[in-house]
Amino acid sequence: MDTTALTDNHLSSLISEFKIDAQIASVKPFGSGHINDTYRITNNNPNGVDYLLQRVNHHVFRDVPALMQNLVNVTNHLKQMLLTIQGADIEKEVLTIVETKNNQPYFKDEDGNYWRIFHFLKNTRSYDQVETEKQAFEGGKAFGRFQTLLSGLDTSLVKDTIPDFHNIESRLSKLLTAIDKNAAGRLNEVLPEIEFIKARANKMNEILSSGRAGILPQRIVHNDTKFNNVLLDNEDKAQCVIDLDTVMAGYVAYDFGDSIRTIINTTAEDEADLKLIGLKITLFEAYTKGYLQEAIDFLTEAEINSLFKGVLLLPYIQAVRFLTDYLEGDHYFKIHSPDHNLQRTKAQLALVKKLEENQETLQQIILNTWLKLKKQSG
Ligand code: ADP
Ligand code: GN1
Ligand code: MG
Repeated sequence: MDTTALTDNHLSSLISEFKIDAQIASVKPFGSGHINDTYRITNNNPNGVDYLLQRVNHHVFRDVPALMQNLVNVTNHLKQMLLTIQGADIEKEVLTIVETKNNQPYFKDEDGNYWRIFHFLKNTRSYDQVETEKQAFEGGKAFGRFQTLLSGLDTSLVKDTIPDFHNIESRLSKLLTAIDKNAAGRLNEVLPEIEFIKARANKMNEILSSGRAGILPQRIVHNDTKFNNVLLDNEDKAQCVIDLDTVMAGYVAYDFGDSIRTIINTTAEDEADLKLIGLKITLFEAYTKGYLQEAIDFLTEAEINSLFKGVLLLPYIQAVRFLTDYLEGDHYFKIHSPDHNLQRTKAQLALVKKLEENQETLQQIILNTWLKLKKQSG
């Protein structure tokens, strides 16, 4: 995607397409996502609404109108569900989409770019890395509640925005194609990583095969639960799950595994010094507690047993995706240096290794937390 700076004029004319109620003070790049381009629109009136403008990456999301219809359906459903919960605040706890003056949830400009605007949720923040047990616990609660609230949504209202997103067979097959093509001429640099990935390919297929066998139910899940996709309030209480572009059918273990990938790691997902990569087990425990507390009523025993498989799968699949992008010449993820995707791959594989070494402890924590909650609920 073209990430050249947009002129103030261009931004103002885009914003004027939407039903905005603000005297705009500034429009500034915001956040650290790898896919969309995000700007904060600040209102001159400090008591008025601020907004969040995004250019949706249409190279990644091929059918933006369908994606935006998903977002409308999902946010409407979440708001309706929250209205039945005492004390819930639908303005703060669910994204609010701002329509265009033509009553559409997005605007397509003359260059073919798609734009959307949400209410900016003030006095919140997202963490690229989790610092405290409280944050981890609250994040677990937020994603557990999110899945619970969506468990009643009519699945026909949510289309696949990226087919086979967490399908490991399809991800590995794309990696093999990238290896064969060697388009960026980088194959020789990554032979140890390929070997590591190939050695684990069969084991990583377990969620998919249990799903196909009907052992694990498909549900509407978030599919991109890295920790900076939940906003916490000033007191670090969970407020709102964001980045809903990949909400679609999947397995709960995908969401659990992707959150844990970012929470449990002692470093960032792209840490260059692999020696620093370790596990924060207390944060894992706190997230598990928060998540299961909210989700226990709808999860099956097979799903509980699948959670640790997700913990191994998600950093692994992430490494497969980063490596594929590196071999293809960095077309997908935003990068900040030429070897960024390689560094990310190595860091994720180092994390997989650490998780494997601590498998028993982590599985035991999931089981104990579940048993304790089950006992409490009688
Ligand atoms: P990407 O797909 O690029 O990750 P996100 O939708 O996650 O885009 O947005 C990027 C960042 O912007 C988030 O990590 C978060 O910090 C911030 N953000 C997104 N939506 C909101 C919102 N409604 N209010 C406040 N901050 C937001
Ligand atoms: C992307 O959009 P963002 O930064 O929240 C990616 C996720 C990856 C993540 C890795 C649509 O998430 O799948 O797990 O980067 N989103 C998409 O950091 O591919
Ligand atoms: Mg994001």
